[in-house]
Amino acid sequence: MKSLTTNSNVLNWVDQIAAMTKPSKVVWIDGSEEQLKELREEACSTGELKKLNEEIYPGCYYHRSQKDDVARMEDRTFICSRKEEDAGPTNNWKDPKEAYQLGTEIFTNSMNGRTMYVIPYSMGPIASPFSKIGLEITDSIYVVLNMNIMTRIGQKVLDVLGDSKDFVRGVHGKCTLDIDKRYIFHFPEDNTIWSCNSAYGGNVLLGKKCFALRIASYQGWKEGWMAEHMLIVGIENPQGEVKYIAGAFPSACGKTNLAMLIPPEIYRNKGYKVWTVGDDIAWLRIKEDGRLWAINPEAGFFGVAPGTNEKSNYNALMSTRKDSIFTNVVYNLDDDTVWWENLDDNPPENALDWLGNPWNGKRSKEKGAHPNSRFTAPAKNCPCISPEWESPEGVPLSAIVFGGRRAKTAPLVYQSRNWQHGVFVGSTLASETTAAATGKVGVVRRDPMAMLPFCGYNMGNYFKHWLEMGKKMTDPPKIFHVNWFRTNEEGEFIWPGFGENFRVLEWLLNRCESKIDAKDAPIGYLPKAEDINIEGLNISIDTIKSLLTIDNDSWLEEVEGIEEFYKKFGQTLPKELREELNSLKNNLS
Ligand code: GTP
Ligand code: SPV
Ligand code: MN
Repeated sequence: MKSLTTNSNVLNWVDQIAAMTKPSKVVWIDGSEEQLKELREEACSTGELKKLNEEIYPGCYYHRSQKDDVARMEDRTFICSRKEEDAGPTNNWKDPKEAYQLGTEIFTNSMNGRTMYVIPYSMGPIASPFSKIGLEITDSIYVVLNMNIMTRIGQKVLDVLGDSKDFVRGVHGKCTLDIDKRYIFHFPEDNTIWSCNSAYGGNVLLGKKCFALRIASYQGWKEGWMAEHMLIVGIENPQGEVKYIAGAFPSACGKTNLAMLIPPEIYRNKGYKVWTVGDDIAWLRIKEDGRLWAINPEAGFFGVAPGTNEKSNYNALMSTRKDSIFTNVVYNLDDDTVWWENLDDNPPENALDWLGNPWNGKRSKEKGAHPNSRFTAPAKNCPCISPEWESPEGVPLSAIVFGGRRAKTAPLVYQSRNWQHGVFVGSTLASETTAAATGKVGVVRRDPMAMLPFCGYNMGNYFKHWLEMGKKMTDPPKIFHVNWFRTNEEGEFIWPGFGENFRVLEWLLNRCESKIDAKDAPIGYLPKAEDINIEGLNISIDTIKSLLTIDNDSWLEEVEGIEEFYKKFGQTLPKELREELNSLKNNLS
């Protein structure tokens, strides 16, 4: 097939990878509907995809990945900077020479008898000054079709690239899907990503975590901007003014849900609206007005399926009703539809589970969908997608919210005292682990800015970069911390969460506009219980008070945990953060 460009940087690189992987043919993805249709048909003929019921799920497909390939693998993910200290204490590091060599061994002849696809893609609206271009080589049609939803692909991207060599070079090969030879290598100094022996999600959709976070965070550090694991949401008040909030929560901790929430009825009746700009990644830049502006570099949602239902996240569910791909959920054999835990109370009886085994939802004790099963849905399907979501300039942020799963320590919400204190709060973010990555679920780990698995350079320098960005803004967003996940003695969540989280967003926007006071507490500014609106909510003010308590002893333990965590960074930890830790300690005692 003819290539789609005369750019010799692109052509030489594609030739070089083809010479190594030896595919039987090379196909350039032009982004046309004809080509995508052919690919879908081919994937259905080999069983890689199943077409879902065209009437109920038009344009939708089902896919199952291999049993041991269902989540990101953090212990197989490496930052291959020339110097180990540049990867820092929180990343796995491999010498780039060694990584290229190992990758070359694994990739050699790995596409024998297979087709090699070349996907040109843009992160961010095509030709926005904030956008960046990548090329992904892959031997997986599933990857091509997912990239088509998650990014903007095809000829138009190469047209924008022209003769430039400024693009991220991504190589993905399924190889033999051998878990022992699975590697996700990032070479930030070379704008390069190599991923082998996986076919799942964040390991292989190289535009997402690999480029838009790991490589882009490094680029942002060098170029003076930021790439963050954040949702972006707009809140419209009854006067029609929209304020934007970005939120960093670790994987599977509620970004997609917060990005698409439906305000409680009392607010809807008053005319409040919520607009989704992005649900996972934000690229942030300072503009001439001294504010921080955000774009969503993605074009789709790769969202957690279990727990998504009409009540918890209606907008996400509606986004998946056409032109979407479902991975590792339940397949209903009776009507060719999909199901997952908590979709509704009516699990199918004649179905296949995520492993492809016969499954009866009324009898089986095992879960039908994998806890990290996902949907890939076009953002434009979302009923509350913001009219600004593709704005080339992005949207200005009023607030940044950090949050994690904390059964006890963290209150429902508190505000940092200023940018520097906010950076401290973000740097100490901790959460109980989830199924989004392989490994033990439910153990508390520090996950600074929800970026622990996604920062492409030394996190000590990352903290410094955050502090420096703050100094460059005349009107920086206010920084908050939230926790929807406090539990009672029975282990149940106390706060109803989901749409009701709007009440907390209202409080924090009021704070941004200095409309209300707060209590000066050891950890920052806490709401007065009566300032969290509970109208129309089956919760007492005492419950709100309990959600806002600060237990001194657990916070002193928290301080010890932070001290321990900070030790890792040695000299690269900015002194400002150590000062913040000292004042927290003083405030508590
Ligand atoms: P990634 O795509 O992995 O980055 O995840 P995410 O941060 O977008 O998380 P998502 O919104 O998909 O939520 C993950 C899980 O948290 C789902 O099972 C939700 O049902 C649950 N969840 C989200 N918001 C809330 C909330 O406010 N309260 C409670 N209790 N659970 C929530
Ligand atoms: C996450 O794990 O934070 C995700 C899913 O958003 S993945 O694309 O697999 O990284
Ligand atoms: Mn994520």
